[in-house]
Amino acid sequence: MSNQSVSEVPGVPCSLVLAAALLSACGGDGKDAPVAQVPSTRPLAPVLSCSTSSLQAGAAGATLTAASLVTASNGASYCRVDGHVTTQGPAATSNQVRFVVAMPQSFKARYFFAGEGGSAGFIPAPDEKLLAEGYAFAGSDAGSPTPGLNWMFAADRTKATDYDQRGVHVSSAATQSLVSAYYGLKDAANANRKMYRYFDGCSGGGRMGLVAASIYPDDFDGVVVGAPGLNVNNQVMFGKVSKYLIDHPDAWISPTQLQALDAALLQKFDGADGAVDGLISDPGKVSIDASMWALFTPAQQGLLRIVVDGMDDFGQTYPGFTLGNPNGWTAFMFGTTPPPWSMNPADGRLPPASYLVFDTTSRGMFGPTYDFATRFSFADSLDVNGWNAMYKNVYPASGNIKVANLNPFFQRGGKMLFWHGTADNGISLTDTRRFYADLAAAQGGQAKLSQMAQLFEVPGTQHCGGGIGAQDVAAQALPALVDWVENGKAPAQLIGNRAAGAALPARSFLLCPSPQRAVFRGGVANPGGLDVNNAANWDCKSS
Ligand SMILES: [Ca+2]
Repeated sequence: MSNQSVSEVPGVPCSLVLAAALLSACGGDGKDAPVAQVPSTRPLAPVLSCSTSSLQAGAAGATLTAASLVTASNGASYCRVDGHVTTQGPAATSNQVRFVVAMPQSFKARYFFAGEGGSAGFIPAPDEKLLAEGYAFAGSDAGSPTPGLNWMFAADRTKATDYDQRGVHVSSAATQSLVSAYYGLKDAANANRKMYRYFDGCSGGGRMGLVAASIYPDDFDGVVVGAPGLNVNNQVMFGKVSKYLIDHPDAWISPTQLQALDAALLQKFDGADGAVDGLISDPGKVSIDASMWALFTPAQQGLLRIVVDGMDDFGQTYPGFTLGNPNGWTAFMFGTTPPPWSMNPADGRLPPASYLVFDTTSRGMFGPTYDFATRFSFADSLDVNGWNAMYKNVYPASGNIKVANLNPFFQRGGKMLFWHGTADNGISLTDTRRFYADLAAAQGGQAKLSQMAQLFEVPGTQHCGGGIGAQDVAAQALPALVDWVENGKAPAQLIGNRAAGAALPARSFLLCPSPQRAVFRGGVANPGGLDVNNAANWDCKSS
């Protein structure tokens, strides 16, 4: 995964780095990625020198601050350009959206923009594998000053607007223009060349991709949308979980208890998906039975009910999280220590992601002294509905992602490839299923939608990665998306991979476009002793 620069950012506690890494862009290193079968195209060489003075004219509206040739680990050089776009309003403030673009010496007319999860806010490291494949690589901080999980910057509504919708747009426009100039794409000799533009992001990066396609349908030709943060009430759900823990510290569930639940679910339901393979790939067939509930106190059961059943408070709804691999709930939901939590890394009582998301988003919207732990009640409709409404006001694009908004993107031929882990512990798979079903209805049914957008569910994978499922989905999705955009060939399947770990063998996974799912040829009994860890022994079938 190329969730590179998060760990380079100073001042972010280690546990936040972990969460931020999970939330960050999933461009992927894709060492095993198949090369897309596309017609050969003549690679383009630069027509300008790699310097700010040479390139500035090609970056209208942007300020270039550095440009130099960099030697990649494979010995090839690329031109790295750093710069920013200055934005203004709606507050009486200006802001800078900082960007990077890296351009190889041999360019295959493909542009890649790396979306960012969490609160964005960092300059992504150029993906040298993509550069070697002839892509230009671009990314930006989206106008956010704080990487990780910190949205307090939204007190400045100019910054909030950049993070919500404008930052990706202005930085992709500037970098696309730069790439075009660097290779002379507007020269007469290249009159027939088209630069294909791709976006890839997961979590908050998936949100960025959906917003870009909704608001600026001409900015990209293909978008990889991983586990997207498309629903305001995802944050409200985080708030509900962390508020319950603050109000009921005795309800805290330890990592050890979650492991016990995980083991009990696997023991009972591993075969329910048709393969005894150590993971639950069809969480819809799984539920917590009486013996599993008995592992928890009544207060803990109350907490689990929120996570599993979801919320439905005064009309604000969010579906529960799937029972794919609840080990992951420690990182996002409950944390590694019960409340009271503290932001001081030295005392080891850091809060979970759920708290950080809701707390910093609340302070960014309502003011830095707004402490939801004491001021917000989930029994008060004004609090619950007011928070949702305020989010939609401060982040109007992100807070109002609707399937109908994607019509112009699809009408101009844009393609969208969704993926989401069945064990996602940060964003509910069920909510993405709901959005995809709504999209199918809006586009005239699943058969028609499949020519524009597909959803791949990824067994055992947690939020944008982690867990026991495939870890290279974004990298595998990109060449499939390229083939779809440039050759009109919709992906029939993907192969994802998991490297060998301490307790698990390496595994390849067959990933199927929903509503198909991967079915193991050996079945539960597996009389022929087929290897469940080899994707070649699985088939995509309609369920
Ligand atoms: Ca299984």
